[in-house]
Amino acid sequence: MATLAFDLYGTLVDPIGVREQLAVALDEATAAVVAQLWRQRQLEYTFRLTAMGSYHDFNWVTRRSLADTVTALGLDVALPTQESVVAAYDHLSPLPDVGPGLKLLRQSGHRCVVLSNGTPTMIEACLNNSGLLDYIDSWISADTVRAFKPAPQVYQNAADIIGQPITEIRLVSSNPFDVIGAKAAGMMTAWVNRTGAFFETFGPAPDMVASSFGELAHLLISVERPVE
Ligand code: 2OP
Repeated sequence: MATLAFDLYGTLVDPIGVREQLAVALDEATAAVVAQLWRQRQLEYTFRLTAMGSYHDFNWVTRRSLADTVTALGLDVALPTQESVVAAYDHLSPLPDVGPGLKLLRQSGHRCVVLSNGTPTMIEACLNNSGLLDYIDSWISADTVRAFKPAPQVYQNAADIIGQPITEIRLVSSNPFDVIGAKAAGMMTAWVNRTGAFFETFGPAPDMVASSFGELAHLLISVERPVE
């Protein structure tokens, strides 16, 4: 019955994996720090743009947040290197537990879609290159509503496109801001917490918590009837 809507970056694929491309221009330790700070600034820019009622697509935000991160740190990363690092976003590796977990969910009849801030082009490239496209029925980009998660219209638009009441869709994410936003919009939620992180206290708790996609699959199969 419930359709599963999966977050992409940080849930299905690892955005911190770009540190390998960054290590072309920086030492390993600096590359790892820049990858983390870049991800934080990228998300901060999405929150700020949406709060301002402004919009640039996620490709623009990803490239601009990288440029600002290296400038803010006083690092010299040539533009062609920055371009190759941003291009790595289309080739992020799937987290190791994702393929087996999605395979189990598909075999049990669950409908699996992706709901991401990424542009349609970014989402398609990432799913194709990561080999996850085989497990995904369709994907929905926040670009459709020109606003980013956790804006409620992102989740409502997904329900409208999926064609089910929002209360019958379960958002699956490793990002607490996304889980809290989806819950506030009316979705059911599952938080995949692989690192033992704490869940922020300002929003409703997730409906389900799993430490891996394997555990998530077993929990969902035990509580969800597959799509009729
Ligand atoms: C997403 O994939 C950015 O992780 C967030 O929508």
